[in-house]
Amino acid sequence: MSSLFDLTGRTALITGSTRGLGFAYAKGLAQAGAAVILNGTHAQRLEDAVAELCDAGFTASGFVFDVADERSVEAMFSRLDEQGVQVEIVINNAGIQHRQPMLELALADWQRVLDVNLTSAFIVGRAAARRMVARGSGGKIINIGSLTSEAARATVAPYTAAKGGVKMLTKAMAAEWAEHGIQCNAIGPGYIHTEMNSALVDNPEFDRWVKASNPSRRWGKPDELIGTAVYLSSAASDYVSGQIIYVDGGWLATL
Ligand code: GCO
Repeated sequence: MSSLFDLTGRTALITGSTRGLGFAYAKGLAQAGAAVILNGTHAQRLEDAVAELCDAGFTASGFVFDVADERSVEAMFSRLDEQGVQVEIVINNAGIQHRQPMLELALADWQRVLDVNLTSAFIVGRAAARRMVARGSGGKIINIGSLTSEAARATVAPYTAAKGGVKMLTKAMAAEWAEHGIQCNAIGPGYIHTEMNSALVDNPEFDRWVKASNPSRRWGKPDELIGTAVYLSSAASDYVSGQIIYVDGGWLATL
């Protein structure tokens, strides 16, 4: 049974993985045996994250590139091609948040959130899938959604629109790439205690709302996303495609 979840010999790219959920995904896939490629835009944070995994005995490397910039993504994949590195698993985790009422929201801020949180998944997923199809050996693409893939919270409109798009992009990828042996799925994290959410955790009113709104009555922990990430990255999910799995403490299942 454990071999179903074994990622030994696989190479995985996790975008936005120097901290938070992205680092948890990278650590989890490394623990399952994968060689992990981390990504970020901050060189020192990336170096520190790669060093932490290497010091723990895992196989890790890192690339600074802008996931929303097509040329930056293609340059990174070309470097991997030259090194003979074949990315078999992609977790499109990179994302930013911008909390502001739409009436005050600048178009540039809207566009940047859509670019980083949605278009990047298309750019990175397409680059990876082109190579997976050419190799004929299939692969795994995992996009990261959100509770806002299903329901909206006021003041995070671009994030909500992007995460709703991530859910449907995942289905579109499944529709086109399943025949090539590429399974495309998504993870929908609930409210997880991460740096991106630190302002929310530290806000007593928001903290009370999160705990009152999910039957687990608590924030999630980044490591609680690892099992689902390993499942969707492994042979255990070879006949699963186009799905989004919510890791939300039961939030979306309850009134
Ligand atoms: C917010 C939070 C959320 C969470 C998560 C919920 O401002 O509401 O950032 O977006 O991060 O996406 O599933």
